[in-house]
Amino acid sequence: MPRQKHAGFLLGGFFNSNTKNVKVQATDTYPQGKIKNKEKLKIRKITDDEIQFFNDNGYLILKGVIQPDELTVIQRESQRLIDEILAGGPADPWCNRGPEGIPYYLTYLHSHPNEFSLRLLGHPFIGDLLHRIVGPDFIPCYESLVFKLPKHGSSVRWHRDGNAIRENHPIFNIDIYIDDSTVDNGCVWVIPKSHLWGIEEAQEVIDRGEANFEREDAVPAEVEPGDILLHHTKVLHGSKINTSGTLRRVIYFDQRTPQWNERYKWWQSEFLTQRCKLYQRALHERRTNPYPSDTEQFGYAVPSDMPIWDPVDDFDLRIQHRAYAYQE
Ligand SMILES: O=C(O)CCC(=O)C(=O)O
Ligand SMILES: [Fe+2]
Repeated sequence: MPRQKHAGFLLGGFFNSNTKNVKVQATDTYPQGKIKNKEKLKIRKITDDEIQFFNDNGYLILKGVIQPDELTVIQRESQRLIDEILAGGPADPWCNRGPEGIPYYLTYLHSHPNEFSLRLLGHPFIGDLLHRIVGPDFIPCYESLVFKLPKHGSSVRWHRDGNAIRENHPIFNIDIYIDDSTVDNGCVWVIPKSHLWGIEEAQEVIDRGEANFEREDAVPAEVEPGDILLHHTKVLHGSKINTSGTLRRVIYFDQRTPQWNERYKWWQSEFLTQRCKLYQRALHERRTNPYPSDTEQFGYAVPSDMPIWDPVDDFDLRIQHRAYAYQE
């Protein structure tokens, strides 16, 4: 499928790139109105040099992306979800345990009622970086909340995410940090450039079992609240247990394209159709319920073979992978 030619960074609103004369719903890009120098207010965007670093190394730290007003909501709401899990509430069955048997990985984050996750997915920094690294046909496919509880936070062994493929596509996770993540509280370690290794070479490290984080080539990805780590799904990464007294939370978003799905046959195509609607809903949430610090919205061009979502369509946000497993 050719890339869309004119997927645009219009103001908020959706248009379908094969539809002529579509009405673009423009919204006020600058809710503060009074401020004169609009250019100064533009949000920070990932730079071409940063993209190059990511492509070369398989990871990248982006400092201070999430503004304090949004971070406050994310901190409050993610704590509420963790409390719900620890109390055995509705989110608990969707939360995986790690090797120590401790809950740490909440799947299908958007499906657990909350005020932050869809709006975060709709963040213009995220839309812009996905458009530029993946292309205009990116589709968000996974969303989770990972947390390391104080004193007994789960460990994660060296691994690559998902099934290893030989080719190198920009398939990566956007890791949005809610708390400080340090060597002390079990930050993620990465082996730079290992996303370029062959399957066998990577498997050797993985097979050595529990993480040897003392390797000379391993780098601790220490970050602060509001920072974003990008990690390629093929870069070897993992983390130690948390024995410190601090909580460490991070949100993971992973996205794919219909071309990759056709090639690797992960899911039925309807899965991506549903998830394209989910992304439109996320942008709608952000546009209709902005943060005070919002100065612009991501203008998304819905790919020509995807439906335009109608805000009255209140579909189930738990779009499960196994419900759409690929069938010959
Ligand atoms: O946040 C972490 O410690 C790593 C989580 C991770 O890489 C995973 O669950 O795939
Ligand atoms: Fe991972």
